[in-house]
Amino acid sequence: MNKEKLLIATTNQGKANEIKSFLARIPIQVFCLLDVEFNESFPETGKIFMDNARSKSLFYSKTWDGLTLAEDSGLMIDSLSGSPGILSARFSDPNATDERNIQKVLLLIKGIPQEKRTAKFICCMVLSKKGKIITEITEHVDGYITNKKKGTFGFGYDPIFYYPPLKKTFAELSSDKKNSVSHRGRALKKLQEFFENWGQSPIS
Ligand code: ITT
Repeated sequence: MNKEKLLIATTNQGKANEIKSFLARIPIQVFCLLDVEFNESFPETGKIFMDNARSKSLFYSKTWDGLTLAEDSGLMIDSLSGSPGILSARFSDPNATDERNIQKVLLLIKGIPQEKRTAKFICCMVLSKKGKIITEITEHVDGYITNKKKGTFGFGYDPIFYYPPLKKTFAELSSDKKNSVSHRGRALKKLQEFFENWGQSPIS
């Protein structure tokens, strides 16, 4: 029997690695936009995470002959009124790097006491097929922003996102450990449960 194909609609290598690592437990063939050729790329114009995830998933699913999984995610810092939010990927400038984004956050929250550095990562995930949405999932994880970077794993803001239950930043966690507690990992867990109960499930 041919395995169902799933496209992760992302060009972010960090995200792709985490999603692939989780989906390895499901009998499904997984690709991301870095593995296949797409002539067009999706411009993110939504005002909320779910709008972007939905449009991104539908955009690629119209061309991709299989399942398409897109997610929009980001960091929301309470003392910065929810910034960087949907602008997380390009917070410092249009050609942002993870390092410049981190430095901008650290500068903006300099002097704010630890107890007021509360933040959350949000993940909105949308699975679709041939231009139709199959399921939508939203998850988050709470933590704090540190005053300096710690750890070398992960991507994005991981070195400054401290997760109290494990007393570590996300950049100090392996991909599997991060997936067991992160916004993305929680969303993927729900996706796995969805697959287990879905009539056309690739694992049913
Ligand atoms: P795609 O749109 O191609 O998926 P992207 O990086 O532009 O890639 P988003 O628009 O969803 O993706 O932006 C997410 C940004 O939020 C990401 O670039 C990081 O800066 C940050 N982010 C999201 N999840 C994160 C995580 O688990 N760890 C660290 N930073 C994260």
